[in-house]
Amino acid sequence: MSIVNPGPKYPPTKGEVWPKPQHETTELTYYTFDPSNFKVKVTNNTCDILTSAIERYSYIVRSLKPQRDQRPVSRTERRQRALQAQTLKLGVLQELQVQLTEPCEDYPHLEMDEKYRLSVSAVSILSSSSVWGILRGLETFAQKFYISDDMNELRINTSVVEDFPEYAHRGLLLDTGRHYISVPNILLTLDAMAMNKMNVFHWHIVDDQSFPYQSEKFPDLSLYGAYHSSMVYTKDNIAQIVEYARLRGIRVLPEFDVPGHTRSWGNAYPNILTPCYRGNEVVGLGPMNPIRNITYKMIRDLFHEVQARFPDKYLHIGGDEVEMLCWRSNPEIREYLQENGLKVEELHALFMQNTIPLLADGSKIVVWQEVFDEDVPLTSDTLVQVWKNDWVGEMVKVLEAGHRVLFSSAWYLDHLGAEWPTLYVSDPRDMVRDATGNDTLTAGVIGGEACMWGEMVDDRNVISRVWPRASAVAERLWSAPKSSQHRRYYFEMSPQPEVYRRMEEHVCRMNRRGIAAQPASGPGFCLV
Ligand code: CP6
Repeated sequence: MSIVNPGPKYPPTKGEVWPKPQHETTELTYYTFDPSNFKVKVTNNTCDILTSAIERYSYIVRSLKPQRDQRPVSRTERRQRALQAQTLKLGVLQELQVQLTEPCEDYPHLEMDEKYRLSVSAVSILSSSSVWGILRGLETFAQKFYISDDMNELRINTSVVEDFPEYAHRGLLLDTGRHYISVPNILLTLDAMAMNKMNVFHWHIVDDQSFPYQSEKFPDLSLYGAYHSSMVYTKDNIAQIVEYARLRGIRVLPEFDVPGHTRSWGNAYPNILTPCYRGNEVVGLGPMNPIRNITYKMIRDLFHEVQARFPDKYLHIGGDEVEMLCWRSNPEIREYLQENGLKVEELHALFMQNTIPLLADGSKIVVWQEVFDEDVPLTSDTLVQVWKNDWVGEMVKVLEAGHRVLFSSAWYLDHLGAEWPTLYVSDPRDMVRDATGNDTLTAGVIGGEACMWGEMVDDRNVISRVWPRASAVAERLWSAPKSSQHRRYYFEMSPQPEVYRRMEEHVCRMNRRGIAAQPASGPGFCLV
């Protein structure tokens, strides 16, 4: 894997947008910005999402401050400034008109429209038929401001942006079961996601090691399953996170992984788990017990509560990495298999088949690829998340079976070898197209997720471990592949130099907005 340093450092701000818009024309003319003489005017429709977004972005733009370097100007810098002096000042930015042409929607969803048009001139216009498009356009608008090379003024170039996402589902998985992540850090993560136009927070909330979800129906789950009484997500915490995300056009997709990865449920309810045997001796508890009614009763009641707390139509029910060896070691289950003439793998299918009908009416599910692999009958609106090896073959199989795919295999943030250029060059639709020569199958790849598994991250390092590497995934999922064509560099795919340049600016931008993103690709500096 190679980090290609693009060479000389570029000025710290240029007002280039990340993720790159689908269409953008930028002139060499600019306006200066004076917060005390600038208005935002909302025409047509408005709502709480729009009002609070305008407040947020007004604050962001007003916080940009030129920071003059006190040293004398060097010769190279003088040359650079002379170049920039060729750009022509047209005046002062007066107004942004926000035109939302249809009524607001209340909660973001998979099919939401995120298209917008932004034209920047003395009176700038941002228009969209959807409040989600307005949110994305405000982010673009805020990113286009830059500080002049002489560090004296804030500028924005004359430009027209017409933009929409390439993929509908652009997610980040955060695992709060292996280490507890505090609510403020989750909110910060949502801010960073909005900066990167990501729209799904996949909350892998509980796992084998801890159960921080505080349930009303089953308070013992977190009482005995959380790491500590302070390390829980209360009903109010969850409502705050869901609302914070909603205002940023981000869906919260909760995952309650069953039947594997459920050891922490057993602290309070050991009877729903399977005792694993070595010989005649019980050596611990394994996956959920698939042949006991209490297991399903518990799942049903808990899932109904979860679905009432999370407004998203989708619930992720996991289904990955089930320890079949434990099931097979258990005498009670062995007997059941024998009586019913089943193989142990079929028990996983049976478990999923029993579980799916327990969900609230009208709910849809996301599952890890194993559930598809084990031939569980799934409705066509079920999304299958591909996370393992042979991911191209797997995607093709899932697509040919008529399901839509979420891709994650190449986007693990817990793999420290995975630097952002590597994440950046993996395009799941390209892979499917290359493998099959089929251009219609690719439509079923509706997006993907960068995954931050939590074994080695806690509050102290989660932000810098996720950012800016998740930004690479965010641009891959938003921008058309052609807008950021890769080149071959010593046998490896690598992003173009302009991508490195924009990435470096974007990291500084995240830093300025309070996101402790780590340096993208080597020496340099940010003015924060
Ligand atoms: N935790 C859970 C994990 C993983 C999965 N589920 C995982 C395992 C191996 C790799 C990446 C992720 N840590 N609950 C699988 C989806 Cl390489």
